Amino acid sequence: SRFVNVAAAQLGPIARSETKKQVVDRLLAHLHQAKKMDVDVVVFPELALTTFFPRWFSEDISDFDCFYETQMPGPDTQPLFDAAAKLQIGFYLGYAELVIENGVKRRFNVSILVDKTGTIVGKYRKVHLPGHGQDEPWRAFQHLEKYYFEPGHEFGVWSAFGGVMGMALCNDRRWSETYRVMGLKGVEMVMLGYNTPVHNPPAPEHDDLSMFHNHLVMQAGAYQNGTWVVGVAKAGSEEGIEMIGGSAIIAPSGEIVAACSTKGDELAIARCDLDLCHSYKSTTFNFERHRRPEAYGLISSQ
Ligand code: CDT
Repeated sequence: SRFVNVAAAQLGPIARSETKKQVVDRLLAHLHQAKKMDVDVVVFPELALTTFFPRWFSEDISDFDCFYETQMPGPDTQPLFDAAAKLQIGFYLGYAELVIENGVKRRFNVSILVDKTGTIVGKYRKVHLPGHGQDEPWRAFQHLEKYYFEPGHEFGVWSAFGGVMGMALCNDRRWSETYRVMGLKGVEMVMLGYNTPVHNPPAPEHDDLSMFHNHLVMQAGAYQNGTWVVGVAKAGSEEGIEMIGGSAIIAPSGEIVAACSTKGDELAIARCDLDLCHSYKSTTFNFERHRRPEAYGLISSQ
């Protein structure tokens, strides 16, 4: 057996007025609490350092640069890395990244994986950006990820915590390709943070199903690829917008083995045996034996 003790570190709402220091203090509290329970790696939500700012439009995109990180670690986030090294605990963290490449400002919705020495072992740029790219003031609230971010271009996996770790972000979890690409790379644990409003302005008929769909996609992704999935919410009423909770740790069987029950800062913890993946990867989902890529021409080159 290869056990990894994992914490889904759900966050309650982050107010627009909250400083990054205040938020980092909340994340540090999670790290310390998790350490007491012998956790190896703590998974934080998407955009875990700020409020979900893509709900507001600003004509000048630079007005919102304060919500992005230009270095990681930076002055505000260094305490997380120091705590990781001191406590010997890893973490996954979602945040907004602002980089200057060839003199051009580029913005991405990213996650990083940090090991127990406080070293970044992987970075992922969100591929599936939901919502819209232009001001749509008719909505009760906006979802301007296509305005505030460029899409990333690949799903990676990284060797860490004794296994093969993958990363995704929020809307990625709704796409089977997300898990399958990582599955083909041998992923054993997919970590993903999310910010999901209960209300979907273009399709309000989905609202009552938001939690069902949340778990449906993550449980299916886990089972169909024989991998653990750790999905972590920023939940509760944030700036008047109700966000789902439902953070969950899902086994390769597709079963939820631990879950949060509030919409606030809460840890759900599970002892995950990475060797459990083998039971699925070597039988029902033995890709080598049973996949038929020649029949998937429209979506697959391999
Ligand atoms: N953050 C994020 O990706 N949220 C989306 C909301 C979709 S509604 C435009 C999600 O898939 O949960």
